[in-house]
Amino acid sequence: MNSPVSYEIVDSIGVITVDNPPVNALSHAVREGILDAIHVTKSDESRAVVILCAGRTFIAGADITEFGKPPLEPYLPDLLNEIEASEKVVIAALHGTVLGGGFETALACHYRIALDSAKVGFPEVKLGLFPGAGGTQRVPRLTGIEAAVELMASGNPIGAAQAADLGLVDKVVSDDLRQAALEYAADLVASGAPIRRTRDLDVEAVDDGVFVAMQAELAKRARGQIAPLKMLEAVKGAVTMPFEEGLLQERALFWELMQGSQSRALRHIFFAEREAAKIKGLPRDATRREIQSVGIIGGGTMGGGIAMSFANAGFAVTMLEIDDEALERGLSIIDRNYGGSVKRGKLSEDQAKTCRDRIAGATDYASLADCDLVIEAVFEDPQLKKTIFAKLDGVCKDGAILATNTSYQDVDAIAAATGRPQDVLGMHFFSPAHIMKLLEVVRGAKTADDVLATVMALAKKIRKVPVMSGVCYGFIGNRMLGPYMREGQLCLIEGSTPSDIDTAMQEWGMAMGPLSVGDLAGLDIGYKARAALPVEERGDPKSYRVSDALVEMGRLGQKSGAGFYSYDPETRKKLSDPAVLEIVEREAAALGIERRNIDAGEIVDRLIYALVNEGLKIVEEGIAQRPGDIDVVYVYGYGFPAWRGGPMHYADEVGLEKVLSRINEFRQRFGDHWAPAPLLVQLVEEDLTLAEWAARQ
Ligand code: 3H9
Repeated sequence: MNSPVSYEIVDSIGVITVDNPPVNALSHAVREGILDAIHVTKSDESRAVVILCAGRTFIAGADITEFGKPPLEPYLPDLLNEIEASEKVVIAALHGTVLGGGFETALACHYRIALDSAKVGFPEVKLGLFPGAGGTQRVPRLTGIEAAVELMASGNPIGAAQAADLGLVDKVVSDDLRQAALEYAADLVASGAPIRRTRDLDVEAVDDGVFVAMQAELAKRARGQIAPLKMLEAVKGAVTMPFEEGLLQERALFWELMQGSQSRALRHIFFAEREAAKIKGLPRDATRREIQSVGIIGGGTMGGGIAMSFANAGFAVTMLEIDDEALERGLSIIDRNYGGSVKRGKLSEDQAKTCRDRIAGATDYASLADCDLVIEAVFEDPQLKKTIFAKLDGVCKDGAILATNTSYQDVDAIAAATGRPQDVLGMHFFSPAHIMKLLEVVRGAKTADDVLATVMALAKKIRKVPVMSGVCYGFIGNRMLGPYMREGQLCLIEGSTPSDIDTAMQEWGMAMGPLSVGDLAGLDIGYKARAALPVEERGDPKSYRVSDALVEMGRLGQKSGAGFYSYDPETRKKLSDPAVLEIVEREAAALGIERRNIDAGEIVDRLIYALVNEGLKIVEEGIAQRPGDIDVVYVYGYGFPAWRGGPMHYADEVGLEKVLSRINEFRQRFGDHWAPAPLLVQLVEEDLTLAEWAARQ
């Protein structure tokens, strides 16, 4: 088999080239190839060695597909020690995304030259890991402890210039990296530059108190994740132990994490996110339509956020409102948001201005005639949406894609209001749309393949994570949210306080508790939706009586200063409110419920298993293409802890048999809305995990 690593000598410089598309990950063959080449350099006539990569990037890390499998020699830390030990100067030439084990490889080389566009960093924490091939020992020797910890704890890459400032890169060039690296190598040889081994550098002495403070800070930021804390332990080893011992400790801690459930969950999410972007039956290179200009109908919070997402990615945007006044209001919110981005240092003044200038306002549908894509983002009134789509059908050019941002409505019915249902689909953004990563792409019965392929690819351009959903009430995310919120409300009326419920869920890892989410979204939304339904379709009154009573008192949530909680008018701080408990007790008594103590374990199981059970139905019905898609929706759109892998992965971790037995117990205690999803029963009977089942589909 051909090795992904080649070696040649160019003008007395040995050049090791890694060519392992797509991202030059350090697979077993790559590690073996580099090691072989390093061995060759020991005795050939090369005077220095350059390690570089073909394709779009330098090594972007260890090969994650090999994680969880028995490791094969040469192990990466040993290979890197071998590179560092070379008696000839070794130079890493960096471009693209130099990440994780890739950057550790570079740090084991004696010198580093980088293209100015290169980005370097350690994303391992995002996989529930930390740099496990010497990174925790070498980085502090180059940058000092605090900068090293920040780089490894954030997981975010930095640019070449900043890396040079920190001492991680020696030379930055603007083009022809290969040539520049060869010249740099020749210069180093000519000047008799020393072999500079990172391991030999001294580590700055740091007071123990600094580590104590960093640990407290990381524990707060990590919210349940253990990897950042283990990383800190490993970095401390760089201060307290000789290099080799520090390496051994790093390796032991790294393996502990690799075998743990958090890393398994985060690795699952990494691959699930990439798989979710793929549509079964559509080739990767499916035909796509050209999108350059985007129309947005509605300048409210959603419309404005969507407009910003496109403008930030370089698209020309026309935002349509009903009249000048509404348009002004919408544009001024956008101005304010850009102002906020500048204040928070997310954008420079110039960048914010460039993006803002891409958004034009309009009040006339004719202004959308030339748009390649139009997204409707008005409030949830099905009739209004149909009227808008009929108008769009009249004005938009042939081939324009027409999308609705509806959270619940029937996309097929909206498409039927046009004479071109093949061009219509749902693009369900999450609020605030310029920040939240998730995009549910709703495929209508008649949506054309090229429309779908275009929007899935477009999502990546506007830095969203797309997941395809079929048409059903609430699509994937909000449909599952229904039973989850129902259980939250039931726990409330049966005995818990709002803060019992929210605290239990937050301590379990959810970004927010369900009742706080209700207050944030506005309790009147559900109230109005229920009011539009016949009484027999509104569900169990126990699951909405308290919320409706609050709305009837004018407690609509955060926007009215009170809902399940009160909010301090100045600080907006959430406060428990005894008045709410009185209402809960009153409604419970009216419904004949004797309130009882509900422990946190029951709260968590009821809410999470409600998600799991509905998710299984969604998978079975084909609304989601695969269980992993649901996990991506929940992690990116609903604050589900990524380190638990999403509701479907979590169910597999717990064990489906255990999940089924708890659901059956709830069915006996609380009623048939807990009937288990048929797929759950089937998988338990067949003794399959969801992941095994999904792999067979
Ligand atoms: C590590 O290094 C541990 C060490 O410290 C210690 C070891 C002892 N492995 O994201 P894309 C695949 S941990 C295997 O769409 P982009 C990916 O699945 C690692 N496969 O491209 C996808 O496959 P497919 C630390 C990988 O241009 C394809 O490549 N490194 C890996 O948007 C394209 O990916 C990281 O965590 C990998 N490491 O973004 C970096 N990386 O086409 C993880 C990617 O079949 N990777 N693939 O779906 C990334 O962040 C992005 O992929 C990157 C490119 C920024 C590189």
